[in-house]
Amino acid sequence: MKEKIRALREKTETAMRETETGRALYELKTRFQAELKSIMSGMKDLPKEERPAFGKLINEFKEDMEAQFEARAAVVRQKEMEAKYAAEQIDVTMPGRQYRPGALHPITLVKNQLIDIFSGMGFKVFEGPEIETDYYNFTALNTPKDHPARDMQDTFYLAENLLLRTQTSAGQIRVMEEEKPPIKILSPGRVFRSDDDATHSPMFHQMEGLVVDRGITLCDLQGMLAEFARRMFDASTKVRLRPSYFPFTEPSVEVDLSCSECGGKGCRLCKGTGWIEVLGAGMVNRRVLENCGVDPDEYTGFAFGMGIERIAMLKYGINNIRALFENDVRFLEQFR
Ligand code: 2NM
Repeated sequence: MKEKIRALREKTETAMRETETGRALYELKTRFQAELKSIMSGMKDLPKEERPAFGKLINEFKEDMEAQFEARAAVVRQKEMEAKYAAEQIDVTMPGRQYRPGALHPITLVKNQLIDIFSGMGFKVFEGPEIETDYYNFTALNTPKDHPARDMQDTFYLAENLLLRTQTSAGQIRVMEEEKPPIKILSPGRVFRSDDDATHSPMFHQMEGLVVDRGITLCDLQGMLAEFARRMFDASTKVRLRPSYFPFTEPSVEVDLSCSECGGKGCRLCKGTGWIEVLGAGMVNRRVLENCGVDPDEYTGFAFGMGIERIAMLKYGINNIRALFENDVRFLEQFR
């Protein structure tokens, strides 16, 4: 019996000195307890008078080994923490990771500014669908199938009567069909035309405005544009209307603003004229009003449309429209 205890002690103590992890120590303790139990079960074979002395011996052995296990557990725990700290050590003198903050795209900046200016004048934003029917994009806008204006703009057709809208006014027709005047809406959004050069992109952003009510005149349009020009560019900006043609307005006008670069004296930006063409506008053609169920003898309206890219290019001095679509961060981060 004594020999068995001595052998178990020696074996366990040797193994314990080699344990490096809490798990190994736990497994060793489990094995030790099983073997101790088997020694204790041999007690019943001892003569009765030897049992108390053996019981005492076993108890002392058990207590001593438990103390050793506890002491080793503390050592192992310390070793494990040290290994963990060494593995997780960080160099606090290393430079931090660089996070480059994002920025709004110049088109978004200009769009937001336009919405801000026109909201201040009472316009409500309305966004129609990018895929339109032939009817809403052309026919309702007084541009029937054989009208030469349909050749003026090359259109992306998706099907016989389905196309990518060439102007956001397609959506404004839906508003005039459904709502009674007064109507005062602003329609920002993507439009699509088969066009591609330094100043044209097959996809660009438009901002169109529409006001319909009793007694609306071209003077209202001109006054509103003057306010817009002063707020978008600067307080000294002047507005000039030139006669033009759109099938959906009559009369139609091209709207020039005095050159913000030279103040109207003439420079490279305005090609020496002192004026820059910025948008198109006019009084809504009575046929368009009729198409939408609005009585043109009771109501009149004005409408205008501008390219957001064009405004952004003028405002920030960008001379190629592609810079707005290439997503080169060196360009974009200048708008931060
Ligand atoms: C422009 C120029 C002139 C326009 C017309 C309409 C509608 F829906 F009332 F007919 N909305 N926008 C319009 C008029 C757009 O863009 C150059």
